[in-house]
Amino acid sequence: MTIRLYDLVEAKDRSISPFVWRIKYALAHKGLDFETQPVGFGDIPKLCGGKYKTVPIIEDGAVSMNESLAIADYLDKAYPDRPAIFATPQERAMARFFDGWFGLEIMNRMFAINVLDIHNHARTSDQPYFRQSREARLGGKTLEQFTEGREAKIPELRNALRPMRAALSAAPFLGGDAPSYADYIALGGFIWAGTVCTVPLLAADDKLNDWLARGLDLYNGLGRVELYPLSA
Ligand SMILES: N[C@@H](CCC(=O)N[C@@H](CS)C(=O)NCC(=O)O)C(=O)O
Repeated sequence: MTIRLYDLVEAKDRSISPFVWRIKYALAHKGLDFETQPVGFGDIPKLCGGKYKTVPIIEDGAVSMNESLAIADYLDKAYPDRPAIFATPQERAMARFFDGWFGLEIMNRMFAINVLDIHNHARTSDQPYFRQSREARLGGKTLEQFTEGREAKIPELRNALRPMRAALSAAPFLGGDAPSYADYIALGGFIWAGTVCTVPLLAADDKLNDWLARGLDLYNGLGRVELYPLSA
């Protein structure tokens, strides 16, 4: 049976959730067939009887669930004969550590640069909700005020990526010779940024570009979607 994945999309139906992207990669890693169902922000509370506030959400037969880590765990448990997303509890723990680091240090910085771009790319019907909900988190600033002079934040983002560069100078993937859930977390973040962000985030000679190219090529080019240039 094909798994259904609810996918948050922008006005041109491109997938814009970094959390949905990591689950797309996790499903591909396990070699599981899945179909995506595009939804806007306003649709999420109406799905699955209103049980969930965020995507990713999957439906697999009678099972439905959200929360990306819970979904990854479920996939390993439900499909033990397929390649493991987390081969050991220790690998899962390190993936959680990476998730925390990447969210705090990298995605928060990307958000500070691209939040107005996300708004501008969202479906028109989603824009008022997106603006109101995000501005509520910005201490009284509008999206425009928050992102004013955003180019000045790019060097700090590049600097924060040093631990990834260090790891990737020794191996092709964060998982070593093969991609791991940490790679999928990071790829999801960069694809999210590239889908909306109108300023390139990486320098042209950044070694991360090589990893990014390898990552986007995985699973028959799963991540080879229309993106703004991520480097310049
Ligand atoms: N902890 C959640 C986070 C998921 C999340 O934040 N999803 C966002 C999209 S990237 C969402 O659905 N937001 C709905 C909203 O803002 O109303 C997970 O890992 O799945």
